Amino acid sequence: MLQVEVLTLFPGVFASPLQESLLRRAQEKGLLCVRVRNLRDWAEGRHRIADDVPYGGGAGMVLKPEPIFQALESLRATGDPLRVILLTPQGERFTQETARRLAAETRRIVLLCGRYEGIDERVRLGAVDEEISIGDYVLAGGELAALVVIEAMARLLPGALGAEASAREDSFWEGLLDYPHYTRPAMFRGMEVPEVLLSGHHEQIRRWRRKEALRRTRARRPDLLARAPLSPEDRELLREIEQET
Ligand code: 6GU
Repeated sequence: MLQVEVLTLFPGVFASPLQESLLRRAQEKGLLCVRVRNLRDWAEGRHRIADDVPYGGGAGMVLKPEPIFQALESLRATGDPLRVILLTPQGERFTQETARRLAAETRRIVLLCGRYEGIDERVRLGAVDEEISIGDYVLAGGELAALVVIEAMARLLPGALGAEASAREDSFWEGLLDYPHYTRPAMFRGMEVPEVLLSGHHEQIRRWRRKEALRRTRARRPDLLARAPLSPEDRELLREIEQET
């Protein structure tokens, strides 16, 4: 069972995403356990304030170190060892490879959600094992990024996806964009479903899907195509695609 501990000042953000669809099912099946904890619970004083003004002045607030260290100490007092991950735009880019590595963790994964203008640097130095960013844009806090990381890990847990969906995770499709999908009706607003998909010829369907995945990856993500493991058949399909264009 993959165990995730979320530390945040906004636990409400996690309520519905964790109770819907794949994340709900993964938890119900006992594949995943997510606990969301409010950092304020470890803040001192009558007002339980977890942030403060920055030394040196300037706008915005900085997350205080004490509530974070206290929270981690109380988590460490029981249960499995921790792997502490800070969600921040300054982190290493999150990829499918990161998702695979984390989904295989035996330690509890702590997702520490940064907020406001930042987090006291001593948290980084003394408490964080790893920093993750989900892309080159700025969010108001790490909460939505934490949910992205949780969902990407959860769908990789054995048994989390149906057989059909997990088949598209296998190494055959690694590094390629998906092929086009169609469902009924066969004709919609003048647009037809490709003939081959109605044919029942499984080998031709497999080849068509592979070719369209290659075509789409070549058009949209040549960077991915350059790194994808390609078979001799893939190279032949790519030659066909080049001749068509
Ligand atoms: Cl992890 N946090 C914030 N605040 N912004 C981000 C991010 C994380 N990843 C991309 N942008």
